[in-house]
Amino acid sequence: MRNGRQSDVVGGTPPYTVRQSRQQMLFDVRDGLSRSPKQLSPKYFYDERGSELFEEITQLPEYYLTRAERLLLEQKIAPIVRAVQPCSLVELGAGSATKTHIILDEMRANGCAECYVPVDVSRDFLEATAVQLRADYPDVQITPVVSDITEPFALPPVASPTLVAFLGSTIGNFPREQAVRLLAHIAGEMGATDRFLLGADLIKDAAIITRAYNDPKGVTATFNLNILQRLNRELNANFPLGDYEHRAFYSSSQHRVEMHLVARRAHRVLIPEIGEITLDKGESIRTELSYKYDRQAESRREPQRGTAPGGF
Ligand code: AVJ
Repeated sequence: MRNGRQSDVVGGTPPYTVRQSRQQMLFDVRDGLSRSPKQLSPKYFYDERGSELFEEITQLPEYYLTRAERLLLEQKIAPIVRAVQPCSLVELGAGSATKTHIILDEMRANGCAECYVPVDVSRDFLEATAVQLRADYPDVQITPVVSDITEPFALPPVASPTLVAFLGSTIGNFPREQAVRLLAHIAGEMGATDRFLLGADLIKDAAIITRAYNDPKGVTATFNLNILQRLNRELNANFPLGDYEHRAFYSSSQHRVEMHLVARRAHRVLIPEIGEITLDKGESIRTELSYKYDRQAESRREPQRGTAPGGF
C-alpha cells in the first residue's frame, strides 16, 4: 500500500482515529433531517448495540447474504490468494472476524501473512476484533484503523502485495456515484501489485430480498429503530421510539432495498444542538439504501473505470 495521508489520521500510533466524529454526526444528522424525504446515514446504525444487532441479523435464516458470502469465500479464496500472493490484508468495514479467518488462514498457508488492517467506524467493535485476532494470529501485525469510509481515509503503510477486501455488500449502501467515488479513492490508495476483492449482493427474486429485510423475529426492525435510540442517547434527542414503524421494501426498477422508519402520528422531535424537527403522520425517515448488483453489468462497466475484472 502507499503511505496514507497523515492529515486524516490523529496520532501516529495505532489505533488510528478519525477527527471529530461527533461534529461529523451532528453535521450529517442536521443535513439528513432537513432534506425531503428525511434521511439518516446507515453508518450511524453501528454503535455497540447496532453492531450486536447486525451480528444477530447475519444469523437469521432469512438473511442469506452473510452465509452466501462465507460459502463463496471458502470455495474461492485459495485460487485468489495463489494469484495475488498477498502479504497484507486490508479489510474495509471489517465488522466481525469470521471472514477474516478464512482469508488470513489461506494467506498463512500460502506462506505470507504479515499485516492485517481492519478498517471500521465502530471503535469498540474494532478493538474487540483486534484483541481476538492478536490471540489467534500472534505472528500477524494487527493495526486497526477507526475510520469512516464515506470520508477520504488514510491507511498505514503495510507489506506488499496487499489484498484489499471490501466484503459484506457494504458497497450496496452507496448510490452509484458515491460507490464509484469510493472505489476510485481505494484504487488511489493501492499500489501496482495490490488487488481488490469486492463482495456484493446480486439482483434476485424480489420476495427473497424482501424477506431478508423483514424477518419475523423483528431483529431488523430493532436494528432500524436503534438508530433513533442512538440519537436519543448521544445527541440527547427525544425521538418517541414507539411511534415509529420499520418499513423495508425492494424496488426492482432501482435494484435496491429501501429501509425507512415511518411516523405513526404527527409529532415534533427536539435535538438540542440541531433544533426542532417536525414529522407528519405517515412521514418517513429513510435510513438505508441497499443496492443489488448485476454481475454482467459490472464486468461490462469495469474496463471503463480502468480496472480489469479478476475473473473469479
Ligand atoms: C451491512 C449494508 C450489507 O444492506 O444488507 C442488514 C445492512 N440492513 N439488514 C445490508 C442491513 C438491514 C446490510 N449491509
